[in-house]
Amino acid sequence: MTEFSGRKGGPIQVTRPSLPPLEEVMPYLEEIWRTRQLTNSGPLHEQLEAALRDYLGVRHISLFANGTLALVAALRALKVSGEVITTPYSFVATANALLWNDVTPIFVDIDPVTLNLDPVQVEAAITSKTSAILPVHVYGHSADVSGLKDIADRYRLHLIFDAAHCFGVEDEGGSILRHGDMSILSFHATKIFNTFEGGAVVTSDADTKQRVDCIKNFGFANETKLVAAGINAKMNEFQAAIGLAQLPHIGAAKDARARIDALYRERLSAVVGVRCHERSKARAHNYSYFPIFVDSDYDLTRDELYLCLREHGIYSRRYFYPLIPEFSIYQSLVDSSDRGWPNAIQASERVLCLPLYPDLSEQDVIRISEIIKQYQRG
Ligand code: T4K
Repeated sequence: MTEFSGRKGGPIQVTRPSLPPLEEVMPYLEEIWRTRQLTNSGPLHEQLEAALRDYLGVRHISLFANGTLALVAALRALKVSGEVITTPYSFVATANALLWNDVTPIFVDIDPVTLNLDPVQVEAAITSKTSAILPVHVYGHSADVSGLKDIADRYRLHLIFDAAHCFGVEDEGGSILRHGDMSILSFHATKIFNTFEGGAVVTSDADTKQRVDCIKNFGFANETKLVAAGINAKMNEFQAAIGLAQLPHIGAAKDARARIDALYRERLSAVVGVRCHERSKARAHNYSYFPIFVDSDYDLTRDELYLCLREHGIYSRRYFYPLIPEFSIYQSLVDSSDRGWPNAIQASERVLCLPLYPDLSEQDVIRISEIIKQYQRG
């Protein structure tokens, strides 16, 4: 059996950030101390943009202070307005970015298997006010890209993918980030590639990259020309240093995640009432989350299992509960009698994300699986 390096006692969190060896970060920090270039597209920022372009196989990338600001700026760059169709089943940042752009989110249901936006529901929700579609590739699994693109093309809508979970995910044609007008990444501490906080906008279009770069730098086109009421959303040199030091270790981290993912699947396959979320078809996965469905033929409800694991010091997470439209500030924006997203409601009541990070030990995966097995019915 493969050995993963173990945790040193204490609770098991849903994730544990990967950090590069400190000695590999130090040369970058020495460079920052020497040059005193701390931010504003410094040399490390430029180096990381180039390195990520190569690593991800994308045409243009714009680095950001975090993924939420990347999303806000991307939507602003496309001048979305009116209504944007999106998923209720995501982290709240997805829809918050729409509110920051004075756009009304229109939530439609997801596919019960992939947990991604259902194109049929998307098309049915289009009105004269719709300007864009904002799908999420949930847990790093591809949304129905061709179905969504077909709708976006037919109705001349923008298509922006929230790909916060998708670092390094590839389909048959290459990076999953190449689809749509833009894709957005998060490099938050909890993501597979982190810069502590951080994010990016990916696009295939040079003019779009220029507009996004301008918006994240207050709206300046150059020293004297302001072309938009922009924002300050720049990634700083320290964040870029962490990213540069992190990048050479991503392959090993992904391999370790893949082994943990496979071990969970093996250990949980025969547990009655528990299903592992199916991987989408992909040339390369990133194994960023490990969601399970706790079905009605299991002896505990999802919430009871969540609490039971906590009692054992295992901190799984209910991503995504509550659904975005169920947060009180969103309830006034949607017709509360509607709740027209039964698949999303079911997922939000049944899905539990188990701990998954590169140095989670094999023993811990087995222990977590055994606890889950203990409560199967019969
Ligand atoms: N779109 C989508 C689809 C997203 O999922 C997200 C973010 C975004 C957009 C926005 O991207 P960013 O603006 O965040 O770049 C987390 C993250 O804060 C958030 O980035 C993420 N999605 C969301 C799904 O999960 P929490 O509330 O679960 O984080 P927290 O602090 O409870 O962390 C989870 C566990 O990770 C902790 O129990 C322990 C561990 N941890 C966490 C941090 C921050 C560490 O060990 N060290 C750390 O520094 O939201």
